Amino acid sequence: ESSPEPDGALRFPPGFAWGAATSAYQIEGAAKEDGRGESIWDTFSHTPGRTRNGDTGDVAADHYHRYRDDLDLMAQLGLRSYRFSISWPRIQADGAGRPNQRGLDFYRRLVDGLHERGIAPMATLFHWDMPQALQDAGGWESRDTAYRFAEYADAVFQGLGDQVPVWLTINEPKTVVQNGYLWGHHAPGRQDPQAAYLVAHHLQLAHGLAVRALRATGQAGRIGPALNLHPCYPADDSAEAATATRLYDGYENRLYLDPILTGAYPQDVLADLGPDSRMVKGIRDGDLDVIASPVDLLAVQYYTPIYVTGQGDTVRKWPTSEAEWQQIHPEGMYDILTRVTRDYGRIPITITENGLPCPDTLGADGTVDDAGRVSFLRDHFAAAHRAVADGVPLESYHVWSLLDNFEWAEGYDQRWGLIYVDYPTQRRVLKRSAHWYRDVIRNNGL
Ligand code: PNW
Repeated sequence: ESSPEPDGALRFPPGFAWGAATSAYQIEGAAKEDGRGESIWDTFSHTPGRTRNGDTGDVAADHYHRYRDDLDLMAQLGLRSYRFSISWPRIQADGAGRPNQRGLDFYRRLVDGLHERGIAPMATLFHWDMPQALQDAGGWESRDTAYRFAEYADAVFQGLGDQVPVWLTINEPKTVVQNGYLWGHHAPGRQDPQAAYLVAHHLQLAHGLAVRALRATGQAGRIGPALNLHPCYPADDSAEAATATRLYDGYENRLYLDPILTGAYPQDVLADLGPDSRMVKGIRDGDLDVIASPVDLLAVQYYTPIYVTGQGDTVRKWPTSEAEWQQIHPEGMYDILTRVTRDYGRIPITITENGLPCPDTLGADGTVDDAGRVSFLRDHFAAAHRAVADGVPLESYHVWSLLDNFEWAEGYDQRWGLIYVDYPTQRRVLKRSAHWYRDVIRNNGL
């Protein structure tokens, strides 16, 4: 059903859900409204030198006030699915206690608006905006934070669970570990490998506890993790590169996939960390059972491959985008999807992020010509189609991102949206890619 049509078209399976993705801190703004508490990204972005041009998410794309217009734009595109995240500090200002009804109400209005337009909501519980009060109590370095997360998740399930068919627990635990705790260029800005991998374990534990919290409600919603996966390839034919690539893959992919899908951490990574590491010492009896609580689907985010040398360094093989970490290699999409299905079985997969930053400008004629994004998406859609034809149970695809937004440490300089945001006026303009994507959705393929 997904094979090439006689006309050469690449048609996706019936019911395939085309979508777009965002996250709360990157688009909402309204940082002090309706009882929202502070998150570590408020703190980080307001610390001089942490973000490009000192940009913050205080206003962002003002989605908190403009969500109705944004819903109409989604309907104009023909989206079948919309992935957004819930801001923990809007629900619990200090990360604990009774949920803030005004925070829940905002997401209720958003979700109702999606249903009215025939768009399926997909909600991420945590997309990096940790309440500052919890960070002050240790953040993800503290095991207790995983239990606080499960309480927050339960409050969200109680408030919205009847209307949200798919939940994602934690967005890209790896990015929290690496950018937040190894390299320090994301909040909370730490550079401490011992802390970083302990954080990895606590993120996994939080994921498993949230899965159990959903099951305990008896609700019908489906739930899974949202992992950014990087296909790792040896940079050359040497035996050293092959060995180094294997371990690199452990740290990039298996450290996050294996505990959830097989109930065990990868032995090579544990051995490399060593028995005295804070992470290995932090794993308690029963933790892996919690982490391996059965999930309903796996959310995969793919942006770039990684090429590894015999020394364990990385090199570039393909042209990079405006994001220096991103090499453009659509084949990597095929490789990661087929590999996950081969190694972990036929668990349903959703692509929750894939996209490209472009130097988009608003032309004198009022259009935005992002031809590079169109060809990037076309090539990645085609690679995903081949994976489906080869048996990968892929059910949906969310482009990152619906709108230009606050790209973390890169601020507003990097534009990732299908829709252009003119920040001084907050006017939205559909880029060429948005018009093109609407046709892809209408045809259910290329
Ligand atoms: C994702 N990498 O982060 C995030 O989930 C989004 O919030 C973000 O805006 C988007 O990708 C674009 O950057 C990533 O190093 C961070 O490969 C780093 C990588 C990939 C994704």
